[in-house]
Amino acid sequence: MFTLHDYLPSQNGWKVRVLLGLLEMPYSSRSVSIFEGESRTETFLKLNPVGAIPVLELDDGRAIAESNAILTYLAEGTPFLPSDTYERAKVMQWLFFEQYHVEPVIGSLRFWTLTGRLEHNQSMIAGKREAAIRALAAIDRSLADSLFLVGKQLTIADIAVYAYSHRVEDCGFSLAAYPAFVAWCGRVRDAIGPDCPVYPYSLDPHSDVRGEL
Ligand SMILES: N[C@@H](CCC(=O)N[C@@H](CS)C(=O)NCC(=O)O)C(=O)O
Repeated sequence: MFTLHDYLPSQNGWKVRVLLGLLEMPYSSRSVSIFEGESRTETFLKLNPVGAIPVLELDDGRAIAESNAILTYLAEGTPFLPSDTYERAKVMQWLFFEQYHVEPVIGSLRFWTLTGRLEHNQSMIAGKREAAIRALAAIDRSLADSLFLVGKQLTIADIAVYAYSHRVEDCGFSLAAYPAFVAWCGRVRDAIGPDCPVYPYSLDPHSDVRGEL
C-alpha cells in the first residue's frame, strides 16, 4: 500500500488526496509536522532531498516528491491522464503552469495571509498580486470555450490548477472579472465530490508566524 507523507492544510497534499480518492486507491497517511521542522530531518530528506511534503512512498520504499509528479505517476493509464500525445502535453503544460504561475503566487500569498506572515513578506506582495491576476486571467481565458483545461473531462491538470486557485479569495481577490474561471470551479468541485475538504492552517497550533517556515 502507498504511504502519503502529508500535511493536512497543504493544498499540494490535497491534490494527491483528491486523486487517490477518485481512483479509490487505499493508502496510509503519515502526517509531517512541517512547522516543527519534521520535513527537514535526515530521515525525511532521504524521502525528498528538498524537505517538503507531499511525498508518496511506494511499497518497496522508493519515493516520489513534487505533487504534480505524484499526480502523473498515479494517473498513468487512467482517464485523468490522457494517452493521446497532444493531450498529455497539454496536461503537462498546465502542470508546469501551476508550479510557476499558481502555487508560488496564490499559494504563497494565501499562506502568508492565513498564517500572519504578510508583514514579513511585504516587499514581495505587490509583485505576487500582479502575478496572481495574470494567472487568473490566463485560466479564465483558456476556459472561455471549454469545460475543462484539457479535453472534455476532469484531468490532473484541473486538480493541480484548482488546488490553490480556487482559494484565491482567501487572499482578498474578487472573482467578478473571471466568469469562466468561476464556472469551471463549480464543475471541478462537482467532479471531485465532497470527500476531500480543504483544511485550515488553524488546525495546526505551530503554523502561526512563530513557526519555523
Ligand atoms: N513544488 C512542491 C512544493 C511542496 C511544498 O512547498 N510543500 C510545503 C507544504 S505546501 C512544505 O512541505 N514545506 C515544508 C518546508 O519547506 O520545510 C510540490 O508541488 O509538491
